[in-house]
Amino acid sequence: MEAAAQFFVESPDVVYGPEAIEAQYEYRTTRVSREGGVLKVHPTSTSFTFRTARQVPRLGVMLVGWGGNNGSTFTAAVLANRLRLSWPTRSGRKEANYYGSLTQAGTVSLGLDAEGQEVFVPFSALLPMVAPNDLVFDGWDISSLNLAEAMRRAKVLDWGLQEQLWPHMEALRPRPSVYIPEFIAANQSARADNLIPGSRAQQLEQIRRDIRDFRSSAGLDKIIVLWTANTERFCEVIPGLNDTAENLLRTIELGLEVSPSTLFAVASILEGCAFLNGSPQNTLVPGALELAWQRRVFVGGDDFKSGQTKVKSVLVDFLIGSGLKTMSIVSYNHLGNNDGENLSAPLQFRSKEVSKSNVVDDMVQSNPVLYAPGEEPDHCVVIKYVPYVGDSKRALDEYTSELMLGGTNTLVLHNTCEDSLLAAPIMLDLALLTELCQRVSFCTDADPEPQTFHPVLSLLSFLFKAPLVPPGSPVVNALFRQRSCIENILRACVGLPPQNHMLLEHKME
Ligand code: NAI
Ligand code: DG6
Repeated sequence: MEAAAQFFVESPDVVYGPEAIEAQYEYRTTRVSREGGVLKVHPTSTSFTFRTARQVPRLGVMLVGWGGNNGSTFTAAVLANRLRLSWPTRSGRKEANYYGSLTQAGTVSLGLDAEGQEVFVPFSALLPMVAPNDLVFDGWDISSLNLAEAMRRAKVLDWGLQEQLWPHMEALRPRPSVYIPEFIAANQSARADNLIPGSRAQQLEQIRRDIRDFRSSAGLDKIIVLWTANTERFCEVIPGLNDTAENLLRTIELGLEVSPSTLFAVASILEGCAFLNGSPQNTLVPGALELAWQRRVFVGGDDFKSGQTKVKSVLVDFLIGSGLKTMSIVSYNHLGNNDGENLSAPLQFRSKEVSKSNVVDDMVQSNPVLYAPGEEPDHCVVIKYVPYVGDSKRALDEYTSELMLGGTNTLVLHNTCEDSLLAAPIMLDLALLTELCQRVSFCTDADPEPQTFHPVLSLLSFLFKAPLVPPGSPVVNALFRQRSCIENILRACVGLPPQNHMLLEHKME
């Protein structure tokens, strides 16, 4: 593979201007209609012009929960890469890298060369993207520990790496945050020593001031806000309270019930900053979504898809896609980090249980040969807090499927790894892809008015357990469908056809 290879598309349909890449693209798909019990499939074609601004901005990322395991690990990862750190371990010297990041460590095939072999480039070469080492960090935490101390508390990184990072992280200190005890587990109260005082409206204003302050003091062009704080309980969606943008803003003004994460979402949207929710709770209530729509600000969520769920969204796709009838999925986890302690409380566990449980729905519904309407596999999710194992989460899964002629197939998986080392590259991808999407606009022959992607940025589905999608849009959980979506949309922006894996060139005589 040609690492960091640049490429250009030589085509009359693609123009590389000084400001932007413009590509003419034919979107070929189908419409299906039902006529008298017969399905009629109509091929369709729509002419798009995609425009991607080439100038990458100076990008700031503000993490809510900056001092947590994910927040400190993400920050440490970028610093370690920027400083090109290496450190000794018992299995040899390790070097900083971005393994686990789709954009930095994933590749795409550009096509076949003269010898008929595929040519791969890094995913990040598809379009101009912010370089991860250039990200600027800031954020909030209810715990006042600086980022060096937070990294030590997290117990994720090797000691030799921590020692080298310490002087670079010591000066990074989370801004005070909003603590509303009833939303997170009571066992979190001891770390809540860094709080924004005042009414909800005053807290909202302070968050907005923080965003503006970071923007001007760090000389940023753009900021993306990412919630990586503790999982909250679900909030009730109540007409008059949080069902519309107007009601949600009034609720904040009156000091009625609003979760901290929703407060951050509203502040970000009002400041024109994309807001992404890495936890499972329903932060993006209808009122927040409407506000994002009104202000044309991207929002994405919910809950990073890092380990067990990622495997599930591959494995169940494989099983059902191969025609096997999966009847039972049992997922057992134990972990010993602060996330695990927070999730040991019933209401916070419930939020996680919901987001981990809905991830096979699309695969089941895609196969009416195997499943009758309404039929679905048993799906059980258990999470236990075991302090000793720290961030090294254990996930044990059992998948039981029916084979032909009454046979049974039981697959058992044991997955162990540092949870935050899986989450951090996902957080990176979320920031980089969201920023890129902000530079893409498109129009069609039928509607020449340029538009941007829908504010609910469903292109990010690959990175979330419970993807938020625009109203009426199908939710896709199957991992490789989600990956293809990102890849093919980015390919469209440089006028390349969707990746079809047909390799017809090699199937002819
Ligand atoms: P953590 O508990 O180490 O970090 C959370 C941080 O948020 C803590 O430092 C806490 O003090 C802070 N916090 C709590 N409420 C806050 C508020 N209102 N404002 C600002 N800060 C607040 O947890 P970790 O492991 O970093 O995970 C963070 C979130 O990401 C959790 O909700 C977790 O469920 C979710 N997640 C984690 C994944 C992983 O693989 N690590 C994957 C999917 C989701
Ligand atoms: C226990 O499952 C703790 C959770 O926070 C998970 O570690 C996290 O959501 C990752 O989940 P998954 O299913 O993607 O590994």
